[in-house]
Amino acid sequence: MKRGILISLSIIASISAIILVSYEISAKEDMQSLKFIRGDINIDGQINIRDVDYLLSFFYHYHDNLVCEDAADMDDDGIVNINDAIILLDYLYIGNIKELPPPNSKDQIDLTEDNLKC
Ligand SMILES: [Ca+2]
Ligand SMILES: [Ca+2]
Repeated sequence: MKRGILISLSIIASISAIILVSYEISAKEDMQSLKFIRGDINIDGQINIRDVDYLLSFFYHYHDNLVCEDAADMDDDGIVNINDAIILLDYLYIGNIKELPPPNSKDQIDLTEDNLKC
């Protein structure tokens, strides 16, 4: 059952990548001081399918970097990989994951040390 859900999420993720339209990303002059909300990968102030698309487009090399790597680390393990896209899809559409690790708003901070840029 769980494998079926993961396969379904992978298919959704792949379809999302295929229908991806280009996004304009404004450059941040000081990436180290950027406050972020986990899951808001394209830094537009919302967490939605566009963030999944943005992350998948990074994996498929449609753009060279993430505006904020920490925002894309859904499980806060210090690594950004396809599992983070699956976690975000689950959070948004399946509901097994009820909450993402902080920061969940601009007034919270990331409590975990890692080598991700943001
Ligand atoms: Ca967003
Ligand atoms: Ca991760």
